[in-house]
Amino acid sequence: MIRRAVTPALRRTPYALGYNQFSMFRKVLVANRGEIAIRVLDALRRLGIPSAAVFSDADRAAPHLRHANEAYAIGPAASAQSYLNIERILDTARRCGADAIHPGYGFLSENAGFAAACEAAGITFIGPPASAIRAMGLKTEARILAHAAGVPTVPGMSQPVSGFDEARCMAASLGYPVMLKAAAGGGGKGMRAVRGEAELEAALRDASSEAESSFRDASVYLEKLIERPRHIEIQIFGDTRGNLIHLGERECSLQRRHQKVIEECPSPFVERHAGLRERMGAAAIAAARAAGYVNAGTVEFLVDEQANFYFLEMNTRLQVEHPVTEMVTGIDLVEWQLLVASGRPLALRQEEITRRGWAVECRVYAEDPYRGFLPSPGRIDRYEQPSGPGLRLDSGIEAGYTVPFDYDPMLAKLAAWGSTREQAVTRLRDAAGRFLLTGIQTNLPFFVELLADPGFASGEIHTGYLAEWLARRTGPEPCARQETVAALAAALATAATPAGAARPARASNWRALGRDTLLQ
Ligand code: MV4
Repeated sequence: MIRRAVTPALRRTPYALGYNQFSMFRKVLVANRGEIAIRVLDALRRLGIPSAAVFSDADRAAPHLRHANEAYAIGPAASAQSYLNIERILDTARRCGADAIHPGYGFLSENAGFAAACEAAGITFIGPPASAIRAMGLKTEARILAHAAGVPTVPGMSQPVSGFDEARCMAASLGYPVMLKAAAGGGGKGMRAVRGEAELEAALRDASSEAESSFRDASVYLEKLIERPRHIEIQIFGDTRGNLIHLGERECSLQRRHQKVIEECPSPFVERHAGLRERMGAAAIAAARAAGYVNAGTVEFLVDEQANFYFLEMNTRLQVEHPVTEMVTGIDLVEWQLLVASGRPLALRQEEITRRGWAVECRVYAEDPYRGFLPSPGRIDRYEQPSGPGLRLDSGIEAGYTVPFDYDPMLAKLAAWGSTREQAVTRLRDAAGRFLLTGIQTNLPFFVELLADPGFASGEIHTGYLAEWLARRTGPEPCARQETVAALAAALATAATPAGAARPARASNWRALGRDTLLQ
């Protein structure tokens, strides 16, 4: 094949090269479901790359199948026997002639064994090398790697405590308050804040037992507690030629029980601190380089009120919240993943990354904010998505679709771009109020309320903000036990609505029930 000389001007615009999409991949299998499967499948279609979808028994009628050229059954509803079944996924890829697999997020996206199995099978894993996934997989080892690369980490230890005596000495030398964390996992499980020595022994016991039950590894380590931190993450991208750049930050401080609820780009806090974006971007790149990172990744930081930032962890996948970065930079991150995975250089240099305006995203869940955010799967009757300037909806559902119990209840991501934060937030709140989705309960009315909150509007948020907001707005839950709440919900649902009817999840509905019914 005669390879044309590539003049520098053209190097960065793949399409101008008479770009032949078939030189990327013969066929890509998307090993995921829901909105992210549709997101990736649509990018493949736009690039003219043949695609294959997979589905479990629970997803035989799932909307994502219609976005692919082919679809293959991979097993029963249970994820372990389908979307997490490495052999089934690889076997399907071989059978359908796929030469690449996109894992999406969740499921096998951060499974180093799966990435290695793809590599061994000669199938391109569209993501980082297995070695980079492994390097960042264990929180304590990731901390050590980041620290060695000169990335600020929270003062504390990087090895699990051997027992109470060591914990007591470490805490005394760090100074209270301290944070106990599970060495084998994140997401808040096995985490305990300790404000004085009197609490330490019980907290250590509780953290260890929760770590054991969550990760089958009771080891915990100890850090200085960062008060009211923000969660700000940096999107990075690396190619196979050693280029590594950052695409700016996302503010993800609005979380409920360690689940992100609203994400935005840029961060109002970073915007107010000159030089902070550049410093965090450089630190994120240093951490990624230390891991030998390639493709899309995110480095998460805790940021304190004095704008000190500390490495939290690195997510070795495309994130749920990637759309807000795309809406502000104009870059299609899935296209970049495909380009980089096929061996091409990054399309832009660091100095060519530009940002314009503001984007805010909310995660639409099949859960009932009137009943403790209980999952509320079921059949979707009416579905009318909002439209308007600056709106983006990444959805995995449609009218008539039955949301299965078997998987994460996230239905869609609704995002809005504006030239200012205020415009983006106003557009998003309006869209959330106009999004008609009946037959199940969703958290849309909750967003209509939250996006109007003056505290949120001010950008003065932190990782505890939503819990405080919810506490201010609700009495204690009628009963702490989840199954009792479910029984209560079922009884209320039966009593309140005739069979078959359903309350539309609309802002008005939220008002009808008043504010004191929102449960945590
Ligand atoms: C912390 C912290 C304060 N100080 N570490 C929560 C999940 C896990 N990824 C790390 N997390 C935290 N680590 C120290 N030393 C506060 C949190 C935290 C948090 C962090 C990010 C996003 C949401 C959060 C909610 C509660 C606590």
